[in-house]
Order: sequence, then structure tokens, then C-alpha cells
Amino acid sequence: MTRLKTSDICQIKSDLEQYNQALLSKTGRGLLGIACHAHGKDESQMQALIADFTILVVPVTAGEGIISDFSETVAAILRFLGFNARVSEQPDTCGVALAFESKAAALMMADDHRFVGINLNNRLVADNSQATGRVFAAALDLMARGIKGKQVLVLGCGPVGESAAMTLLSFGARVALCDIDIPRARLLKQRLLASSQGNKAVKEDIFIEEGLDFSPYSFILEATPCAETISDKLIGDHLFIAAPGVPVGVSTWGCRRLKERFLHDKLELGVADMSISLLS
Ligand code: 2YH
Repeated sequence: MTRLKTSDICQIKSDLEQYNQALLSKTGRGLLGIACHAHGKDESQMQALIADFTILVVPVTAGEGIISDFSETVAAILRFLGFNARVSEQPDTCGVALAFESKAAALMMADDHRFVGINLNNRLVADNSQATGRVFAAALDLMARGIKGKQVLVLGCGPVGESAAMTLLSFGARVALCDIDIPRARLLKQRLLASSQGNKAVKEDIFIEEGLDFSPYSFILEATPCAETISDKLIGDHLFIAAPGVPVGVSTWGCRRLKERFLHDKLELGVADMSISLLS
């Protein structure tokens, strides 16, 4: 799992409005709209709930410790969406206690292994990896103007890829699973089939991509923790890529060339999706 660095996130706070505009132009929806789409929720109904929902972001010193700007950036994203959000003055146990004592509706916190939001009233846990896979799949659906019936290559079968694949199937896409560890892709296929409870249509919609020729694909969900998984030779006018993986799997040239058909961020969409989970 990739640990974010301050250099990955230090621009996010000041660029939120600009990023939101870029999302609108690529997908037709902003940060909140894409997160609502991922959950099948009506944006205006969610907006009505957001302002009264207080979220405390608790810094965590365990493991490799505090990432400068991490908690402040998460709180800034939440405030951009309209939440009443702030960073706890105290980290760790004190911060968790403060969230309950101040009657916050939810908290968000991350160590080296998990980044979670917890609804303090109903105990719902929103996991960042799951949220990130789901929301990038929803963004790809919007970028593609409907992913139903289309074949999507999911690169990387970890927790983010798994959540993305599940969401893409729910949107009616056909999904090709690819991982450098082929048994891992096969196991994911089994889990996806098990969760579809014998739905025959879903069985026909899941494939394993064992080769490294990605040229037949026009839609890619890049969920690996590796750089340059998608070679520049593949980048053409037909290709749409949603890339939650850190570092990003597309070269700087490839990102520029794809332009409106490329989506990547380090934190914004995942946090937005987590916040909508917490409201539900
Ligand atoms: O970046 C991370 C982990 N890789 C988890 C990501 C899950 N998708 N954690 C952030 C650690 C933050 C730190 N403990 C802080 O500043 O509070």
C-alpha cells in the first residue's frame, strides 16, 4: 500500500475549485456529484444533509507518523463539499475522545494501513480503498457517457481494483481483471462471482486478462501501485483512463495526451465518496 507524501497532497487545498471545474468538464459532475453517482444518491438531497454533519479529522502518530498536511487536506476537502469539518487539536486517543465528547457525527483517521471514516451514531465504517475504487469506477461511467455493455480493463486486483470491478459490474460493464499475480486475479473473479450469487449474466461479464497486450481496450481502470503500467504506445484517441493508483500508471506525456479522457487524484474523490457513505 502506498503511503502518501506531503508532496503528493500539498497543492490539493488551494486547487480544489480548479479540480472541481476539471471534473465537471470531464464527467459533467463535480466532486460531490461523482460521489453521489457512486452511491446512486440524489445530489440535492445529500446537500441538504451535509451542512449539519460535523466531521472531526483525527491525526494519527502511530507507525510512520503524521504526514504534514494530510489531516488539514482531508478537512479542506470535506469543507469544500459543505461539511462542518475541522482537524482535532489532539491526535490519537485524545482526538477520538474529543470527537465523541464534542458530539461530532463522524470522525476520519488514517494510519499506515487504513484510512477510515466512522459514523459515531450508527457505527458505519467507510474505508478509503473501497471508496476510491467505487468512485473512480463511477467517474469512468460518467466519462464514458455510460459504461454499460462496454469492456473495462481493471489493472490491479487489490482492494481498490476489487471495489472498482464490483462497481463497474453493477453499472453493467464487462470487466477484464489483470494483475501481475495471476492467481490474485482469479481469486478476485471467484469473490465477484460469489457476491453476484450465481447471476449468470455477471458470470459472462468477468474475464481474466493474462497477457500484457492492452491495445484492445478502450476503457482502463488503473488501480496498481506502480508507475507506467500503461505504455505511451497505447495512448490513442479511443482511450479513457480512470487512475486511482499511486503513483499514477500513465506517463506525464500520456496524461497530457489523454487530457479530458484521463482522471487521477490522490485524495479528493476517495474522501468525497467516504463522506457520502457516512451520510447514508
Ligand atoms: O497514506 C496512508 C496509508 N497508505 C493508507 C491509505 C489507505 N488508502 N495513510 C495516511 C497516514 C496519515 C497519518 N497517520 C496522519 O497524518 O495522520
